[in-house]
Amino acid sequence: MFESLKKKFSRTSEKLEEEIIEEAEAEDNLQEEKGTRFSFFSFGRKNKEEKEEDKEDESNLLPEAEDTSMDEETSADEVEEDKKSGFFSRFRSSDDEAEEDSEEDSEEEVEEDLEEDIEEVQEEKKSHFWSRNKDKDKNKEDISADGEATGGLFSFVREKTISEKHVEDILFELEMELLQADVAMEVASEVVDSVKNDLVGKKIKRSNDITEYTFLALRNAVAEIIDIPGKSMTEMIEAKKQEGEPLVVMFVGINGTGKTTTIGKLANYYLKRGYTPVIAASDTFRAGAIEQVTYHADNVGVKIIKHKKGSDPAAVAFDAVEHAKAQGKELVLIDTAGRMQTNTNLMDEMKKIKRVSKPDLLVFVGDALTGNDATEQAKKFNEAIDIDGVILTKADADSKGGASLSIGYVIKKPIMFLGVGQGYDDIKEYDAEWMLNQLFSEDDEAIEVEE
Ligand SMILES: Nc1nc2c(ncn2[C@@H]2O[C@H](COP(=O)(O)OP(=O)(O)OP(=O)(O)O)[C@@H](O)[C@H]2O)c(=O)[nH]1
Ligand SMILES: [Mg+2]
Repeated sequence: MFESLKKKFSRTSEKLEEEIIEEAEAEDNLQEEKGTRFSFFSFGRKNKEEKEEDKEDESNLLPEAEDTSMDEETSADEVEEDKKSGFFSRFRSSDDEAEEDSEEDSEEEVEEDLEEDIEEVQEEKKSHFWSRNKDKDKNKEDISADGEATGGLFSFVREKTISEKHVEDILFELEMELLQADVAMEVASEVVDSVKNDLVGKKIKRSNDITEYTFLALRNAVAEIIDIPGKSMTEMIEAKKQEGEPLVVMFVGINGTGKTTTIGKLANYYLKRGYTPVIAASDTFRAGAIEQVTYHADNVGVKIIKHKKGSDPAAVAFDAVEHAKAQGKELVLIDTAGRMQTNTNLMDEMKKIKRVSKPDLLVFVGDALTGNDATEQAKKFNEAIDIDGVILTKADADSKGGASLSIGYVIKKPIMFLGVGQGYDDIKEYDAEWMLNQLFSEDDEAIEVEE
């Protein structure tokens, strides 16, 4: 999940490191250092699992240490290592990069690109400081007697301070990259401003500090953005239960975002937790909609309240609420027809369902794959009907991550659940900490869905 944002965050730290090292080199303010070199992600991993990792052999953390079988000639491993150090990126023109970003590179294409890069790099080798250090590294082959990787780690003879000049271009690039990953404009600007404020003025002694500070600055910025306070649906069910009332939840959104599937998933989710949900088939508009939601209700084993196709969806919702009250059921899930925010009649109909059924919770269901469109739709629905929260579906297939990062921040309403697949169990209660780890860890954590 969210590979695109992960890559972009990591690239920002690489670029800043290159920029500062290059400047220090020109100032004769650079010395190679023997020590451990962390990548952006291994730094994050250390943070997260510090205690466990500390117990292990430190060399396990190092990408370089794993490459003990490196050939003398330029090998795929060496190429990979150079890529990590950001070595090639300085030789790429911005056009090349834009082109590269615009397509999802297959592994073969990446290999080809890297081979071309190797040729370019070899021509430049004689004159370039990093190439010189690369040659030195070759002799040592990066692994010292105690198994520590030594290559590519520098310290500064005189302490350096990160200045606005160092970060300006890099942060502009980051902003562009975030926009390409479908992050909303205001969110991208917020990330960039926050990272800039954090980084500028920081004093650095070693090249590793740059990665560390960039990692922390980005992580802090994103943590702020994705942490929108709000009650969980479970807390709300419990609160209503104390009053002897069902929690009434109405789901809205444009066509095909996953409203009906999400209702099936939530009915299953809460049934397993000991509650008794009832579903209202209030999409009386689309052909086959009543049959579809009935199919889910039957599969999961919950009651469905339905009328005929074309009947008044508000009346169906009202009946479902009455049924839940009469039967002491704790949760009413109201399915509604998909509608474009521009369709005035259907938007008015939606407002009527709200007026009649008086939901405690109005949930906008957005498709994460539609990126910035999902954020824009959420804005429009929020303006029209004042939504309380968001469920983002198809997060399992979302490699960009832009909507997940932006949607809550833009409308100032929390994400409540993430849809993470097509099965009934494929729903995950949103957790900002989990999301942050998804964005800042190299390994995709398996999506754990509580039974
Ligand atoms: N991969 C994936 N697919 C999903 C997810 N949620 C829903 N889908 C799929 O999205 C498609 C549309 O889902 P529906 O539940 O019919 O969407 P809807 O919003 O009710 O659609 P309308 O009623 O037409 O507005 C279905 O094929 C679902 O299986 C999810 O979290 N992940
Ligand atoms: Mg539907």
